[in-house]
Order: sequence, then structure tokens, then C-alpha cells
Amino acid sequence: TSRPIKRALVSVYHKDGIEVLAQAFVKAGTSVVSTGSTAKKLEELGVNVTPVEKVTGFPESLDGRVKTLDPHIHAGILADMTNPEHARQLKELGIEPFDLVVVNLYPFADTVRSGANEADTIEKIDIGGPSMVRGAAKNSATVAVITDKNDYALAAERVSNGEGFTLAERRYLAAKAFAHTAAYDATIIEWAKNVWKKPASLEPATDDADAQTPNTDELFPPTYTRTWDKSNVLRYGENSHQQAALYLDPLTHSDFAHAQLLHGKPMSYNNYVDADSAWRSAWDFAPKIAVAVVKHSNPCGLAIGETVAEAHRKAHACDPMSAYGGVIAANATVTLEMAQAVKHIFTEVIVAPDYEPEALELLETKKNLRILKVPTRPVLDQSIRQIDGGLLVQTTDRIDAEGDDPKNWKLVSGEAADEATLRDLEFAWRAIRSVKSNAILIAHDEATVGVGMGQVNRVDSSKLAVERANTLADGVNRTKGAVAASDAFFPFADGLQILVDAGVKAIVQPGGSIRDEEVIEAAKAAGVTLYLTGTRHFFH
Ligand code: 93A
Repeated sequence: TSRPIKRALVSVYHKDGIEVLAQAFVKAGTSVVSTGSTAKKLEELGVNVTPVEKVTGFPESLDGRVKTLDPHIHAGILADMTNPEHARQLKELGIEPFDLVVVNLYPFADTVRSGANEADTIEKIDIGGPSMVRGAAKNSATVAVITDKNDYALAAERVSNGEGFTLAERRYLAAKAFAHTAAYDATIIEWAKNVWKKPASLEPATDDADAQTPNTDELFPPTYTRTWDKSNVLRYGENSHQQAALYLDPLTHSDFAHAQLLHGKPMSYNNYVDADSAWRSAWDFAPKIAVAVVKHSNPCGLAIGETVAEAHRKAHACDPMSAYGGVIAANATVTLEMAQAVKHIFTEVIVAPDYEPEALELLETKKNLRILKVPTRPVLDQSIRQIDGGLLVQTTDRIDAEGDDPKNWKLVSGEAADEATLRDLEFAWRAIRSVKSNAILIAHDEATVGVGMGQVNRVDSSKLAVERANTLADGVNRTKGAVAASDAFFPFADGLQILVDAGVKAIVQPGGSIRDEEVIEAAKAAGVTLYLTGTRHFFH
């Protein structure tokens, strides 16, 4: 089933690595047809190239938009030479068949990412390339198609050995080629849908304003249509028997996904999950300086400080036991003072926008610490979760809803909080966004002192938060006079009662339970300040 490669069509964007193939063509005396700058490159490498214009009898025209879109090219690609009728027609038309097509496409995603204007972006929509690739892939009966520059060497080998590719190999390459053009089109769709919104003239006419359905295209840009680029294969997934890889968004540049590992072993799957979570938590407090310490994607310490070292000291003090083997994220440059503290704590990953040179030098003495530099804040505006057979897409939970602004909070029990208490309540409310539901968080002096996370009822979360705060504090009562936040309403008074009994003086929660009155009465009876936000921050 092997077919020797006598005639090849080469039109590539990625010219690096083409040298090996050029050498093989020269040695084997392969007849090569090629376009513009690919032809030039191959000629420089000593290949005797037939320019595509010579085959088509038509000049490269319209700024290169029409180069290979011609029957003299496409009949040569699409003729199934195992079919005598095709072979006869081709001969009659005076067209020679291709055995190998080597094509890869204009860099559309790179162009979008570079911030190019609309006209330049449109020019990078390759039309001729995908046509050749799909034609060759369809005709894998007789044509081998190469789209991946990492396969140039393979093609060179098969040109050289005179045998070409087997049918099974050509079929495999064809599938790979279809994936190449599909990913390319998906990226164009994603870009076009974002840039070219549906005009009002295409909306169905209706008099009834209520009958208008929300445009979910706008609400949820179909990120899932984009084909993500595999960036690197990870050693394993959440556990060592699971395979895993990191895929990068082809259209949106995130410094996090492209993070620079300044020191340490490669990032693992769990490292990425925890570092992402910690990094997002720390940035929730910008422009204030904040540090998050995360374990299993939950914060075991979060704090704001005048300096990054202070923020870290306060965050670490929340739960030093859990911080062992954790991930630390800062939203400000790590100083030597902070590094001196981190040095003594077994830490998997530290992530920050930058490091003072002496801080970095000190941290680099820790063999097992991964040091990540991520200069910019998070860009993610939607989150995706897979369910069996589907994807759930939602906009990212930010702390920018009306109920997230303390100005809109409703005081329903006790006295209005003084300035310091309100500052702590606001801190607790921002911090609770990062805690898995059911979440209860106790804070003091803009630092968490007890976090109850991920319990299946709110009473247990309250108990956990109180117990953590006080058993980890060397005999000091950290709940007395502190404040607390709850990510969703208290369905009964019992959860709140635990916080009240522990001496918490002010609480913030969304409200909205059918038993709100019962909950408010419990706060009133204890003389505790209670605010309702009207906004919740579930995180599952
Ligand atoms: O502008 S196109 O859509 N029209 C064409 O006819 C055409 N033929 C090849 N783009 C076309 N190509 C693309 O040009 C290929 O996909 C390849 O990426 C690129 C190679 O051009 P050059 O050899 O001039 O660098």
C-alpha cells in the first residue's frame, strides 16, 4: 500500500525545520511545486522548484489571496490514482498528480493575540491552505498530507527511502490534517463571534419586550468551540495513575498559563490547580497587598498587609499546621523579609508578580520549592466545568456585584460596625469568595483566623471555623471580638449561634432564607451586628 513520493506540493507558514525535507527532495530528485516564499526558501536550499504560477498558468494575485486555488492544483491533489477513470481524466487534462502535500496555515491565533487590527486579522484567514489540506486528507487513498512541522523529518525519511507512506499511515496523517483545519476554523469562529456581534437587524421582530430571550451568545462566548493548544504533557494527573496535559487558550494570553518557572521541578497538575486558586485569591484584594496560602484549592490563610511580608505573616499565622506543603500566592513583589519567613516553611509552590533579587536567591536554596513568576493579574472571564457528555459554562465569580459593596449592605441586627470592624467584614466577605461551600470564615485585623470549608452543612462549617481559630492559637481565644462571613444564607439559626457563642461580634451573610427572621433574632438576642448582602458566593 506504500506509494513512492514522486511529486510534492509544498506551501508552508512554518519554514523552520524544512531543511531536512529540502535535502531529501534534492537527493531523491522529487518534483516539487511550491508557493511564493516557500519556493524561495526551497530554492535557497538547492531544490529545483516549479513555481505554482507555472502549473496554474495564473499569477499569484489579490495580495496572495489567490495562489493555489486553481483546478491544476486541486485536480492534482484530489485525483484518486487507484481509480482508472480518475487517472485517465487527469492524463487527458494534462495534469500530474501529487503524492505528497505539505501545508500549514497562516498564524491566525497568533495574529489575534498580537493585538492586530481587524483588516490584518482578516488577511490571516487562510483559504487556499485549508483547501489543499482538506483535499489531500480526503484523498488519502493516494496522497500523504503533512501539516505538522514536527513531521517534516518523517516526510524527509519517506521521500529518501523511496517507499513513501503506507495507506494506514496516510489515513492517520489525514485525520491529523482534518484536526489541524478544524482547530483553525474553531479559532476563527471564536474571534468572529466576539468581534462581529449580531446586529439588531437580524433579531426577530417582536413588540413584546418580555418575550425577548437573552442572547446567550453574548452571555457565554462559546469558548468550547475553540480548540485548545496542548502545551505540555504533565507527569500525571490528580493521581499517578491518571494521564494529564496542560492546554493553552489559543486566543487569550494569560501570564498564569504561560507562567515562568524560575526555579524547581516542573509544575504538576495539583500544583497548577492550587497555584491558580491561590493567585486568584490574592488578586481579589488588589490594589491592597495580599497573600494567600492554599491547600487542596482552599485557603488555609489569607491576609492583607502594609507590606507583603506582613500579609504573609498574618496569612500563615491563621493555620500554620495546614500551611505545611501548601502553595503561597502574593499580589506584590516578594521581598527578602517575606522570603526569610517562607524559607522555614515547607512549601510546594510560590507565585508572585516578581521577586527582589535577594529574595529569589534565598528561595532558590530550597530544592523542592517551585518559584513561579506571573507579572499580571488574572484575565479569566468565564469558567468551564465538564459534566458527563457536556460542559457547564459560566461567567467568572468576581466580587463586583451590588451586594459586594458594603455601602449596599443592610444592617438587620446590632449597631452599625465601626470603621475597623467594617474593614474586617469587607475583608471577610472578599475572602469567602475563595472558600469552597459551605464556607464560614472568621477574620480579625484583615486576616483570616479560622476557615470552615467544604462541609455538607453550615453548622459543621461554623464549628470547624471556630475550632480551627481556637485550637491553632496556642491558648489565645481568636474568635472573641472577631468578625465572620458566610458564603450563603444561614438556613437556620444554629450555624450563626455557634459563631455568636464563640464571641464573634459582627457577621456578614447574604440573607434570603425563609427563616431569616429566626436567624436575625438570634443575632439580636446576642447583641451581634449582622449585615445582609443580598449576594452570595457559592463555590463548589
Ligand atoms: O491567501 S490564501 O488563502 N490563498 C491561497 O491560494 C493560498 N495558497 C497557499 N493562502 C494560501 N496559501 C497559504 O500560504 C498556505 O496555507 C501557507 O500557509 C502560505 C504559504 O505561502 P508562502 O509560500 O508564500 O509563504
